[in-house]
Amino acid sequence: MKTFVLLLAAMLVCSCSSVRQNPDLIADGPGKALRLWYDEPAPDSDKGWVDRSIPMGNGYMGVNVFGGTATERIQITENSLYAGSKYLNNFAEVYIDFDHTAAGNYERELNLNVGISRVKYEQSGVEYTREYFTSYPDKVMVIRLSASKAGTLSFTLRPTIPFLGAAKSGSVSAKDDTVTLSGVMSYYNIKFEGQFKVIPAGGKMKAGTNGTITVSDADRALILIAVGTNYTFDPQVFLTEAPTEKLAGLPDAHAKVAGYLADAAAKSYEELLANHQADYTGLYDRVSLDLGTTAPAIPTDKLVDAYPDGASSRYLEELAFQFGRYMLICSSRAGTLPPHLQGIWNVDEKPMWGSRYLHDMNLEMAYSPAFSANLPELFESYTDFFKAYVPREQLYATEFIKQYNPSQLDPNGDNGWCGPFWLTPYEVPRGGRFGTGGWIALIFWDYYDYTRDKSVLADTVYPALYGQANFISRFVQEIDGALLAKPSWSPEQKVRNSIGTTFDQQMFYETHHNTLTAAKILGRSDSRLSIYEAQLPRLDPIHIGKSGQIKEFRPEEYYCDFDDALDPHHRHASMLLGLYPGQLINDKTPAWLDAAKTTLTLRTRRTNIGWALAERIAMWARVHDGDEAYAFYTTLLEKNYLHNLFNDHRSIELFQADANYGATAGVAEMLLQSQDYVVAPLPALPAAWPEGSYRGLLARGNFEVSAQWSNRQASRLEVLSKVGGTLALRYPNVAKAVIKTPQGQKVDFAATGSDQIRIETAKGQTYVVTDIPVCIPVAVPSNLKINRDVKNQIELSWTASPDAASYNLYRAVGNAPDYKLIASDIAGTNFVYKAPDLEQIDQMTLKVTAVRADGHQSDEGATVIRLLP
Ligand code: FUC
Repeated sequence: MKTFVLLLAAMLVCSCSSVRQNPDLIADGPGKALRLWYDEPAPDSDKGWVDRSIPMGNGYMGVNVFGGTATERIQITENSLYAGSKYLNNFAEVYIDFDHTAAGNYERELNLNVGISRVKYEQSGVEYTREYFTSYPDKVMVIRLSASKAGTLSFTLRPTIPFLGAAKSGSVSAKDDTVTLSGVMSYYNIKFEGQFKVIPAGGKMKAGTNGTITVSDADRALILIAVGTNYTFDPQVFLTEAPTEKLAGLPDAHAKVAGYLADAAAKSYEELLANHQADYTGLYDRVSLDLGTTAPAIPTDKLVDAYPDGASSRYLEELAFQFGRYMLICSSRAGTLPPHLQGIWNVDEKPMWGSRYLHDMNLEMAYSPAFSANLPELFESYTDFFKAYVPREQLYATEFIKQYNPSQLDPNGDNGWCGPFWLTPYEVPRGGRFGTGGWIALIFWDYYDYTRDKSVLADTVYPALYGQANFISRFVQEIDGALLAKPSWSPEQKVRNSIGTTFDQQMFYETHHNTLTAAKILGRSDSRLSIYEAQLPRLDPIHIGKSGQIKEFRPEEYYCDFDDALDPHHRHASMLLGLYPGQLINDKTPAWLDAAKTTLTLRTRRTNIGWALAERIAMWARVHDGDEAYAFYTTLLEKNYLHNLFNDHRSIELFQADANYGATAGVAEMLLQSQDYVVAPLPALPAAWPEGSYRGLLARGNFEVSAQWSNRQASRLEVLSKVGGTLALRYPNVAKAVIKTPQGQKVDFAATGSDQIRIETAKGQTYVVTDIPVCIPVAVPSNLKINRDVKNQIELSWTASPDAASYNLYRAVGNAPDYKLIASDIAGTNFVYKAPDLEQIDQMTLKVTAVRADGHQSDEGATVIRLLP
């Protein structure tokens, strides 16, 4: 307890001192205490696990703590423990019997600032305290049990193996100060072991014959927990067919687990805590978000129940944002398996979808906040895993090229790698969902683009991109003048065996594009790269339909019209992946951006799936609609977040971690974007967040960005250039702002109009933007209509913008990404557009914008699709 208080005090001193050093800068660190807390334990049941237990983790293990007083329950997950071919299994149920049946003044918490959970209560006049943390550097869970009165701490530690049976054998034994739990999962011959060491101060300790350790009348005690299996990242695991041979020859878990425990036991509690703190806060503290709230007096379950209208609802929004970062820190650490559908938490014998790695959305969403929310090194967990499974995917790539496009087969078997649909730590089935490889390649590219680490690019990113581009370049077939995927699919739609779906084509396009950019940076050239270059313009990724939508399937005309099996409200919005997380649809492709917005509107709000709500936050943010993005965040928190903030996949208390990660990523997109090499702070701020600040979000180019705003207008922006390079910064009127270093030196910049500047940055330098003149947006005209369409003449009318002195008319023909200006200075709200080519154009988008007397144009316009009559 004392250490805990000291620790918090140390943190406060630390954050105050950094503020003092730079009095002008937006406050460092997480600033305020963000914690989940409750005034009673989680019920000891499945419902208690999913809804109220506190999740912890260090990559090596996921842990759910219940906080009981008569008996504490600590449930442990180890991500390589597979029962059968498809199901992750619960590793251990650990009980600590205290027999405290009359506890009062109870409180338990998870403090996100420090990554520590705590239980505190009084029983028979003694205050009992427990602290829990899961340490990545020391690879153990540490539990410290304290009592306010010497000699009053007594308990029995009782680890157990759940779901023993045909698939799982094992036993628990205790000797001296250590309980060992070990056994075998028969299907893959997985040998597992857990060790639990008890270090009491004072009192007596006794090992029981039934695998328990009892401590009586101690002053305090430590429990250290290490777990493991003989699983190792090794291509052999995926290449070997026979399940029981996959782990053959790999070292046993015993020595490893015993080593973790011995190393940890050689350190003091203070040392273990300091290691954990340095590691955890080194990641967590990089980002803070303040929506102007203070910590509420009500416990977190009540906070969740009161949302969205509770007095502290904004606090829950901050908490949920940081909770996604916390969960990624717990579940994705270098050298350990990446987060699966349930992250690193599972209580079941057979969890839903086997806790697998699904690659048509879920896995990608797990990594969605890694870069923008400034945790890039957490992606190393996946890159290690990828290197182990990719040799298997290379074999599939060759099989698929042989099957679908044999003329392109490389005689030496170098056909790149094919994207998985789903996999487990042991199996990559033959997938045949081709766009998923490009989706993975997109994350690899962002890993470089956000960090600009050239050795990462050369060693990890480029080989992954190049191999995926290699596969794509051989797989695509020339059809109607384009290079298309055949067969092709759009995630989870019931229409199968299509050709050139937007999902596949967009992912292919992004891969080729990024591979070529990477090759240029590294100075690489070869004949295969020349092929990618020639193919790129023929990948034809975007088609605009007659509803003004981005088509999902090529035969589609009006939105979702071509096959009754299509669900117009489908949770997947795969035709928009080029908008988010891709960059194909961006501010330099305004016609596509408008089509993306139309598509998002047509996809409607009618989904109750957590991850789909989370994805829509980011997608709406990318089309700059902060209020709509926020509406999805609100719905997610209100309908899907359980009392422990676990995301409930679809309102049946089925936990899936994807939306927890995705919500964080979505909020980050509302606060900062950086696609197409332009850093844009506050691009989609909702009316619900009029005041606030954030610190430390990451933009592509490795710029750390902080912002402060009031009345939804930035009062201060800061950009720390971590690796130097050109910074393109966009914010309304930024070119008219004061831009200085924190030391007060004026900064040179070049302006493009009033809203964008360019600074040649120096590595390590911070750039501070203040005194940004308010730019009041020009109200958008609406309701653009075609009243008459006769030979080469279109009569248009629209509803006025109150701000307009005049209007501009634009057109985008067919699938064009951009608009061309047709007429400017239009007075009034109707116009007759005459042009000699109108009878030759099957489809175009017309758009009217408002221009104010000061020359400012509305950001958006009213659009209408004109089809040849
Ligand atoms: C994909 C999604 C589902 C679910 C499943 C685990 O199939 O479409 O909604 O998340 O993965």
